[in-house]
Amino acid sequence: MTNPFEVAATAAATIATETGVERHDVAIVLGSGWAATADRLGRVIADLELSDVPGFPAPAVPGHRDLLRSVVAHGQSILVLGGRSHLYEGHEPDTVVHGVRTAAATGCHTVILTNAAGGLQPDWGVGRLVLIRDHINLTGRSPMVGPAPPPDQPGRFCDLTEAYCARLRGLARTADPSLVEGIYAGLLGGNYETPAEIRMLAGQGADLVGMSTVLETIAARHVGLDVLGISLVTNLAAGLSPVPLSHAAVVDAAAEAEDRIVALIGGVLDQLARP
Ligand code: 8IG
Repeated sequence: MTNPFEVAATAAATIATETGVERHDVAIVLGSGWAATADRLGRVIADLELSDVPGFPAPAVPGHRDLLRSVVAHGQSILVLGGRSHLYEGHEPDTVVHGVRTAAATGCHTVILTNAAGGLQPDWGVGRLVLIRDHINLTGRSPMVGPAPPPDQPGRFCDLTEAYCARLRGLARTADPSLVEGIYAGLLGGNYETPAEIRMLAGQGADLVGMSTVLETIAARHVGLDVLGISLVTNLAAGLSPVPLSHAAVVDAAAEAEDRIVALIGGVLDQLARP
């Protein structure tokens, strides 16, 4: 089985069988530090280990969970992915976007992509929540590279003019009026940036820098999912940060933001239930 859309269909069939939930409505991918959100969204219907579902490697980054959870919140079936895979772990784009393609195959119309990110705006402190308005894919990779999508899928060259859904951003701002918006630069990662790289990225219009999300957004748009992207600024980027960057600090900042994160996601799901 080489076609990644077939692997996603197989994963969706496993999820339907193992959770007993035929279709899901909304998927949420929990980034670094967002994992605790999974426990506070709604009524838990079923838990699987992500790594037991075809195509998913076990999350290997601290702050991610090997958890796929089906939750009912505000009358909708929510597919919660407790962790994700990254290019910097050595995974291919098809693996990185497998969760998003699987979410589409389970019936989801919307995916909420969350992450922890470095902030390039000096006045955005640690703990600031930012809606992703657009992205700059600097990974040099794309999930649309490879054999042409099979005939039952849309073709290549998907339109990314509104990669991050304006309507969903509006719902998020209604849920939390303190939210600001920014441009997320997605890098290959494996290391944080140098101050010179951060100055370059700031000059190119980036407000956030991270190592995930951009390929997932491309794959989501390709299969027609609406995307809401939310970053939690857990450090100021290199050269702006008064303290050395560390992954442990990321996890600490996320813990402090947990209540705001849960309220925001709950507020969005509540509005999605009442169109
Ligand atoms: I959290 O400063 C987090 N993720 N590339 N740079 C990049 N990724 C990040 C950063 C950061 N902080």
